[in-house]
Amino acid sequence: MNSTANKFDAYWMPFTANRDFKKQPRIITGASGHHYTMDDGTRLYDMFSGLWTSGIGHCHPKVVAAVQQQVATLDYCMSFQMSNDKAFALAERVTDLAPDGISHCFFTNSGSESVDTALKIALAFHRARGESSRTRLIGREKGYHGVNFGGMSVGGMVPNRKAFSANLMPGVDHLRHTLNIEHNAFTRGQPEWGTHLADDLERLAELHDGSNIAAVIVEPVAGSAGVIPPPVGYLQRLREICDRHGILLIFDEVITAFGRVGKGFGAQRFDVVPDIITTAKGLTNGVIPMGAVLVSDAIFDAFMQGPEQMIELFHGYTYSGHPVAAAAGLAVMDVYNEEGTFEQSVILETKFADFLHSFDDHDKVIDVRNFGLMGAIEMAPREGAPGSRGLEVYKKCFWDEHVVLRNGMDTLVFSPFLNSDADELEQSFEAVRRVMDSID
Ligand code: PXG
Ligand code: PLP
Repeated sequence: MNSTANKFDAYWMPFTANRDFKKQPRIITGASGHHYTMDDGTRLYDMFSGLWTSGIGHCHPKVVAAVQQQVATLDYCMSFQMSNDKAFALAERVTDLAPDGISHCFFTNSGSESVDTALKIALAFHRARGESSRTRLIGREKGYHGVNFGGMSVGGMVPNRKAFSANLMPGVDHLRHTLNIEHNAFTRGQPEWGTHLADDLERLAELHDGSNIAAVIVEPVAGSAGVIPPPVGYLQRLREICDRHGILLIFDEVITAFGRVGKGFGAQRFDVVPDIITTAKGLTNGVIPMGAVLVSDAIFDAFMQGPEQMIELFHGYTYSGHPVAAAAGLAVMDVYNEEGTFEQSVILETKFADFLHSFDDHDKVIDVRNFGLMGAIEMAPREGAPGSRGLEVYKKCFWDEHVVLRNGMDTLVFSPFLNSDADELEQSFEAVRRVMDSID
């Protein structure tokens, strides 16, 4: 029974200060293109394209039509021992976009599920090949790999781990993160300093013996932690160390896939081919929840052994390959092609970097970071009140300027639409500057 007095009480919101939010709720009731709308008709410009999700804008007519049609044709069908036409079609389209040699795709419903699936595939792969000593997993400080137990364990966001410290997965180590304001402040794109931090993997391989390590997982560009681009050569070096020790390299591309860094995948942008890629978000433009794990042929083939009537991987979700989600994904892939979305993203990159770095000399700013269409402006924290400045900017942008961004503590984070209009984006950054100037 709902005995609560306030109509906002029942919903326990994720990653939100519930009590603070419910004093002045920010409730969106509609969206179109690059704007959200609220019930009173207020339009807000979305500088975060959903939650890094909606690169082609909201309510794209082609995607809306595909979902409407699919839900009236095949709303759901069992995902185990049978499947649907759209899931197979989307798996082909997504693997077509992937680097050569990565041509198999396992569907999930979110980035968190993709990460836990990838970790399980890595462990089961080694076991299938008779290397069952390879059980250790390596993540990185400040990494975000979702909130399920596997992803949380390899993740490196301290507040996300703190309450669950004793129950994190055993056998996990972390590389150091590569954020270093002293050396790299205000770098455009990839910093020169920090490549050597990849050698942490070599040290862990020496410590544990490389033959005990199953996989290392990193975001090619760390997103949630406030946009941390990899130092020049860092990802290449991780690849080399993995190859030397037989360790699988997993790129968590939940944010960096589908044009966010100008290519189908960050792997292609950085010219480093991992063994496994995790995705979600841009797979369906956020319209229907869906994720995917892409694996190399070598991994897939290792499972396709033994009696043919046996299930090869005891893993899957009720909604794996959901037909409506897959139909959304197919329409999104069409839009990416027809509208040249990834090319639009590349064209916008320089202007976006210019807008961001116009804050380099702002008196409250201590660092600006960018890569592709991912950007962060880090403000100095207020004495004794870390995070308060970032939250104030976020709220003022929302209520006073009708601009939506995201703050992680005092870092303002931007994830513009891949097809943003440069003038709209410029005006929105001017609004952010007005707010930053107006507060203490
Ligand atoms: N891996 C990465 C690299 C992500 O960015 C996930 C896994 C988890 O995906 P799901 O779909 O389970 O949320 C993500 C998600 C932020 C923010 O503030 C970023 C994410 C989620 C929530 C907030 O930048 N990324
Ligand atoms: N819990 C119970 C009791 C279930 O029956 C199932 C699936 O059948 C799950 C959890 C897992 O749900 P999902 O497949 O949607 O991840």
